[in-house]
Amino acid sequence: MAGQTAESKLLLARDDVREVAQAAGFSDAGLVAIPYANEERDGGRFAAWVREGRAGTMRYLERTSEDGRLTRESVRIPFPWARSAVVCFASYASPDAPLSTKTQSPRSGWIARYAWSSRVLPGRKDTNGERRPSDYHKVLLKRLREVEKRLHEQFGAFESRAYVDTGPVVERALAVAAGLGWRGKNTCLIHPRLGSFGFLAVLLTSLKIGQSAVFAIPDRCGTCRRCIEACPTHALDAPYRMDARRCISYLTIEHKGPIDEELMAGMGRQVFGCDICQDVCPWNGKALRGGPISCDPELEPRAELVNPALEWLGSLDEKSFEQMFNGSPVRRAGFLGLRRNVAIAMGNSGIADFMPRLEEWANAADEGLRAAARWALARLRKQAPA
Ligand code: B12
Ligand code: SF4
Ligand code: SF4
Repeated sequence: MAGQTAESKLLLARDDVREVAQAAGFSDAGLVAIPYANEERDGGRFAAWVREGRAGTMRYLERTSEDGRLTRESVRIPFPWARSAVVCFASYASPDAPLSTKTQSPRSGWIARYAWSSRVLPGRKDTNGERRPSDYHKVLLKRLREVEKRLHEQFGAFESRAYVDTGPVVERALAVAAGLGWRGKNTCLIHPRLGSFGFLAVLLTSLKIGQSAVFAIPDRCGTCRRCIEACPTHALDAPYRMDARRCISYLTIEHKGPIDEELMAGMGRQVFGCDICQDVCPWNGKALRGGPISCDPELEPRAELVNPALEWLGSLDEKSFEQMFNGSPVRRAGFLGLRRNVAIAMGNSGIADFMPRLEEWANAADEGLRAAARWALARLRKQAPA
């Protein structure tokens, strides 16, 4: 960014932003002027999605501003000063990791790959190599703040806000507008080179953009429908549209209490999150085969969370759950939430050995766990030879 004229100093440019983001540890970054061309269309789609009840119990998506509009309908509702958004992408793909869709032992569950993350504590690699869980929210917010700091050094004072996941913005809509990729029929942002196993991080700024070119990447799903066909709970009820109430990711992470029995069989062995509609996507296969993708050192998989044994997960008590998942995204499900999910996966395993554990949980005080264990027991009993 050196050598800018006084006039251009107030203007952000895409290549500069990408350079700064990559230096901070992101895989790629894009830039979009606010308001962007499709903002009204996207805002309308978001509002319709919420109105149709597709957000389930995720009340934070329903927040409104004083004039009654949904906060997330437009970036300018919560941030009237925003003139641009820097959208960063951090790949969490690990080239050697298995897919959730490949046949495994029926004794194993599945934790979504974004939650396998860990890192070796600084300075300890050569001593005892202590590996601790890491959470992308924390890891990436630190990197995003570094981007923010670098831009402030270059441009002086301006308004800015950095968010990873938790801000009142629809990050994928901004990422599409910033030219990072296209929205797949599974609703994920697909980067043309890196696939969809990537996190988004958004830096809103009051800086104007120094170029007007549009960087839109065309939809490359074509006639493919693999994700829609593979979704076991039919949460993708039309291309690009999801009913979160049926999504296993929502059910296992966000939803508290009992799960609708109608959905339990479809949940299969997923005990935290779901990767199915991304594991079947040819763009992820291509990204992993064609690389170069290497593991982010701060988001490396913890071997014990890849195809974890259901027996082990079921044996965790509250204390060992805390020890295992403190600092990990898995903690969001809560101890009883994860147990509930494990009970359902046990019910779907066809393995009668899990019955004593399920009998123990069938009288649990927690309604969600109790209902899941009873359903699982009934399912295993039905399958047991007479
Ligand atoms: C709520 C939420 C969820 C919910 C709802 C997901 C959903 N599809 O909306 C649940 C809990 C199910 C979920 C699951 C997952 N999530 Co999530 N989630 C979010 C969160 C917090 C908000 C998303 C949101 O606003 N959804 C509401 C809907 C309406 O938004 P949308 O899909 O972007 O909306 C557009 C489409 O619906 C489209 N649309 C509507 N109608 C139509 C019609 C046509 C014809 C077309 C073309 C488009 C279209 O227009 C809308 C407006 O742009 C974001 C972070 C953020 N602040 O944005 C992370 C985020 C989207 N999640 C993320 C991740 C990683 C996941 C999981 C992979 C985790 C996992 N493995 O279990 C799964 C993926 C499931 C999936 N297939 O999407 C990443 C996505 C990264 C990526 N590459 O896309 C995000 C961005 C978090 C982050 N910072 O990295 N998530
Ligand atoms: S994450 Fe799983 S349940 Fe949700 S839409 Fe994708 S395949 Fe369906
Ligand atoms: S599986 Fe096919 S339809 Fe679905 S997101 Fe990937 S390319 Fe698009």
